[in-house]
Amino acid sequence: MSYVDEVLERVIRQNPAQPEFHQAVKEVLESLRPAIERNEEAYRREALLERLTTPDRMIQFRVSWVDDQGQVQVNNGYRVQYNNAIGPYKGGLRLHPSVNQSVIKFLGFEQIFKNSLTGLPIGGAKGGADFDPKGKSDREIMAFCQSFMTELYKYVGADIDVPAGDIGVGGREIGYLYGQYKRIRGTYEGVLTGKGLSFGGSLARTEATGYGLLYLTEEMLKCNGHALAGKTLVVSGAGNVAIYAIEKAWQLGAKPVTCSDSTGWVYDPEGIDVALLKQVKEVRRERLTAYAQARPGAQYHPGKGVWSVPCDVALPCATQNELFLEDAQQLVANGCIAVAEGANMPTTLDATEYLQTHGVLFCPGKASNAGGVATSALEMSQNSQRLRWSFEEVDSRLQQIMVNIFHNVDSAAREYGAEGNYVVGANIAGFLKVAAAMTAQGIV
Ligand code: NDP
Ligand code: 2IT
Repeated sequence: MSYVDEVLERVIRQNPAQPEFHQAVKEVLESLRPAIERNEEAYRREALLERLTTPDRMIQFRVSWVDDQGQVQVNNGYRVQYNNAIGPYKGGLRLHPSVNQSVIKFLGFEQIFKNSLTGLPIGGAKGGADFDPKGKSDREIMAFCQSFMTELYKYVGADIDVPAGDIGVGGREIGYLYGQYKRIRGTYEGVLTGKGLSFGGSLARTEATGYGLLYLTEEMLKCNGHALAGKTLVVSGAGNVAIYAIEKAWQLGAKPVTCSDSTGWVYDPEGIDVALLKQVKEVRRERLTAYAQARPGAQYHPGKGVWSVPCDVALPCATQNELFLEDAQQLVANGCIAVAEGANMPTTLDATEYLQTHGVLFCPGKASNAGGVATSALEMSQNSQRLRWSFEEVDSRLQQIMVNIFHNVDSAAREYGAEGNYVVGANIAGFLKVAAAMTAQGIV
């Protein structure tokens, strides 16, 4: 049996009933085959893939907090510190009822390769809790965040592990988490990124994931003989990534016509009104029905459906496994030329394969959504320097990083005989740097 197959089997056996984690490991290991084969004996001897797929540690803890009725609530909190071969652990925190060990481990594993692709010194981690922020008061959010950090502070630090936002964690939550860390430790350090601009946050971090997604998409289209300007885009999600993807799409001359949340989706033939979307989602924290009510030409549909709208480019920006085989078939039938993932693992493995074999340019999230964590690393640099860079400076670095990522991914794919397969390119390019660092640092 090949080394890759052996390790895949082992991961599935050792981590039963963790389907998202299996899916992420399968995608990565399958596409690493050509790189592993070139060096199989050495990798096998040093158990490199076993070490890479086994987290350094998986921390789970209880989070007790009191709701507005005086009732005590209990959630499960997690932090997976996956790999710190190339830098301190780095990755977001997700607050969503679907969070469990499988979800946290898939995200942490993906983060290793994403962070490596940024070209910056950051290792892979992820965390969160099965807490549902929907409908909670600010006081309840603060109570939860303070309790969460009262446990998490033991494991994090500016040179150890630096969390940030993800689903359900934005500026408000990072503020409460930061306040509690500072109160417990008594140090003012860059322990979190995505901080408010008045206490060490970086300009352009809020916009970074969505903007970066569009910078990379534009480069991918350009290198394949297409222009982004003039294209119709369908976007899923209506959170941090989707909003700023939509904003940058307009700025680059494209027309985004959809967005979605967990209850429904909007098709706006005139193009999504980003100012209204921000008002509804960032300020009023309402459902998309409020967008449709305020915008007479827009159509609101309950349930799923953005992939049925004819488009040139599709950008899944909500969550994992939201673009299935039948969606991929519909996109192809409607003439879609490119899919770039803003979310982490939004496309199922069979849908990805269908898109790739039907000539659709496909960029995996670990490359196309890396702009968020890359800008987090720029926030860490600014905190260490005790300096603050302008919006333009951060944004231009972000743009350069995304263009470089695309070219590194593209060349790795060519070098390993898989021209145009950006899944193979991203996984191999991300892997080689981490593998070299692990080998150089000995068996740890
Ligand atoms: P937000 O919480 O800001 O927004 C998430 C959006 O997706 C919301 O519109 C939400 O709808 C929708 N959504 C979430 N879960 C589901 C679900 N199970 N079914 C349907 N819709 C859902 O999160 P982000 O925008 O930050 O994150 C979106 C994706 O991007 C995630 O996969 C995240 O891991 C990834 N990502 C985020 C980065 C960042 O910097 N924030 C960086 C790189 C990747 P509703 O409000 O109704 O729940
Ligand atoms: O998935 C991701 O890359 C993020 N949620 C951002 C992580 C970060 O540390 O900025």
